[in-house]
Amino acid sequence: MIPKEMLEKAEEIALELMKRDDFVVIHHNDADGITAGAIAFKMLEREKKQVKAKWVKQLYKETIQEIKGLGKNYVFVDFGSGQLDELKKEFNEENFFIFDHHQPLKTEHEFHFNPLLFGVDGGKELSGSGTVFLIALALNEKNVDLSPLAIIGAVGDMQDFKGKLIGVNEVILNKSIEAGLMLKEIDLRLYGRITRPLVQFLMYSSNPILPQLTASEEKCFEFLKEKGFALKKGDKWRTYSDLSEKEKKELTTELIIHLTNFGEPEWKVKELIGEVYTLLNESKNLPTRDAKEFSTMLNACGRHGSAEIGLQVCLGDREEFFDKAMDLLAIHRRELSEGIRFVQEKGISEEKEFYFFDAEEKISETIVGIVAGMLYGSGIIESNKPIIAFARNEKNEIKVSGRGTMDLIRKGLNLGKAFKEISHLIQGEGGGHNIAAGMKFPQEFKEKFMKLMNEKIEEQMNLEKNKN
Ligand SMILES: [Mn+2]
Repeated sequence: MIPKEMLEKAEEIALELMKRDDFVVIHHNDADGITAGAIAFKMLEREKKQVKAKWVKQLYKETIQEIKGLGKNYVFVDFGSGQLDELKKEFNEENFFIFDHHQPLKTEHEFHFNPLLFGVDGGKELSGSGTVFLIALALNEKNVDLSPLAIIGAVGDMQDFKGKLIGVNEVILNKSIEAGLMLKEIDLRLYGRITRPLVQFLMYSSNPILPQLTASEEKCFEFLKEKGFALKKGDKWRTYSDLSEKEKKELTTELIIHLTNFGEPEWKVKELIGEVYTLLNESKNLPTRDAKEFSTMLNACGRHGSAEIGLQVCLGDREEFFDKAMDLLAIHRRELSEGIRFVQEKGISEEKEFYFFDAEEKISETIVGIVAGMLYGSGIIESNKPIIAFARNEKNEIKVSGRGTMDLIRKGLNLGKAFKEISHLIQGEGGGHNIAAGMKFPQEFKEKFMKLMNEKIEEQMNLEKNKN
């Protein structure tokens, strides 16, 4: 259900957009930001408006200076709600729009469109790209063909974490299915069903973690061999989508048995199965065929400072820019496997309340968090404590990524909150989600960080213990 007031506001904003020209779309560099940017760009271009797109990593004071003067009307997508005060200072009130799903400031602004202003949960029920899509649809019903981008964005922001899309996301998905653009199936939810060879398909599973299989190429290889799956057809590695229906069922069953044998609780086993989304107009064996793989490709572009390449792919390029995006995806995958190997060789250290490792210069700061999350399945660490990874950024500050498990969240862990609170004490900046978060701080505070982190996690877990 979409609240009526929300649809009315979308109509109102669409009318306002129609009156104007010379637009600049400013978007974030992750999958949701890129798809949001693409939808905004396309909908304006279709109305014969002059439009440019620009991505920024974050909407800071510095970046606002870069943006000013690029055009006449500014459209901020997938961010802006939290920077509304700053934007009001820097831009003419009449000349900027915000289409975002992050926590808004209390400040009023006429051209501010955010699900949270209408009682729709921007964390679970609508992504940034979905928010822009509602405007696009109000502008012209033909824009329904942009709906797959809204689904890719939602999946990129992990709004399908319960195994399906809900709320306004689901409404958009249904529109997309009705229009014959997407297919929804209940299937194994591991990443890479279209393009990953079977061994890598299991090995890179981090949601759920497959005990002993995640992060171990060797074990995945043995597992599949033992269960009788042919890994190759001719000299080509088979992917999950290459399997027959019967084999798919068998593999699913084997994985369920595997998880159960390791004593995994039922809710975790259930995470294995859920909705997967196929883009029907895309070629069968390309990452753009699957919403999750498409979003990873966009994230790979963003993480390598090339969100504009991802934007072109979203706008339909399947040649020059698409090839570049494929290269970046391959680099991303290589970095991931090298990162895991590096940590496996180097080993993990342990504090009272958390595990940690130093990525040195070996793992780029953009993927160190993903590597950290995958270690849970590797057998290197147990799931009784969160894991913290250290890296250094280009300013030689310490960059920290933290990952936890759903179990730990239930026990009270909130990494985003911990990082935010600690950052104030060590001249840092940080925050994020309860299960995955990041922060950065000056080198000299490393020891202090270790101490504070131990205290903070202990405090969070105790608080929950005492409640029960
Ligand atoms: Mn977003």
